[in-house]
Amino acid sequence: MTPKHIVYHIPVCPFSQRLEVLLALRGRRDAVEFRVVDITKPRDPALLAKTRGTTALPVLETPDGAIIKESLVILRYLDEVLGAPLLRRSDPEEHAVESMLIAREGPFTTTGYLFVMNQDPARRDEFNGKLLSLYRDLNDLLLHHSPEGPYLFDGFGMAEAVFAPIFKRFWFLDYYEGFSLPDGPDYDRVRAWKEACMAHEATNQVTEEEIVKLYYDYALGAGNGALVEGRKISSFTFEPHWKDRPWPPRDKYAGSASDAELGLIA
Ligand SMILES: N[C@@H](CCC(=O)N[C@@H](CS)C(=O)NCC(=O)O)C(=O)O
Repeated sequence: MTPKHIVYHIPVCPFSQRLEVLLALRGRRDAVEFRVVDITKPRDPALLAKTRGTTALPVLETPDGAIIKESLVILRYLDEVLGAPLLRRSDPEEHAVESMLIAREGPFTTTGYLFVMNQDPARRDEFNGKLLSLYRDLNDLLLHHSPEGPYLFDGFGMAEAVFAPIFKRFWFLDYYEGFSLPDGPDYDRVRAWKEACMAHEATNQVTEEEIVKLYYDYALGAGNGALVEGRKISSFTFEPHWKDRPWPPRDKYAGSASDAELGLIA
């Protein structure tokens, strides 16, 4: 059998979902073998040796054994490896425009994660305001380059594959922070884009229920499989399955529900 590209990943990770979206769009899910890493357990030394000590996932291993890190780099690499029709825009100027939109992904993602992980109720307005300002920047760029929409260009492309998984993770802000985009022209264009990204069938790898349940510990300030004080099991655990657990309490500032209340005890 020909050796495949291997992606080491955490199944519900948004950065890894970008790659799944690309493969779904191409109908090439078989082009990559996904190997699941459980972040609630110590990392396999063999994988740590391959990544030369870094733990962030996804990581791609080529059939030649080369290691590629960073989801945006892997996304672009796989797009080229899979060949035409490329997801990225082939016209240089259009590619520059989509790259400008993609360049806004980092601060946007970081702000949403800091917001959900914030434990100080006095800082909620600050995070909410910062996230809204980043939404307004996206709105402005989209209005300028694609006033009619809903996508940046004529269809779901690379910028959409980058942002859709993050928009879906931000279900955790709707649930735990009551976040919503205000009405009005400052947000209408980005709202239409966000809705189109999230509704696309190639982005259906995760559901709101899954995100809300798995990311409960993030909402209590414990990311990446870390344990919340007083708890023994991470909300990121694979067993019991999230479908068999109740929805967690919305009030993240009231302290943690117990492992039993969260349905985490098998
Ligand atoms: N900038 C990186 C971020 C990757 C990242 O933060 N992945 C998280 C999972 S969603 C992770 O691997 N966390 C575990 C760790 O960093 O040890 C990318 O885009 O690939």
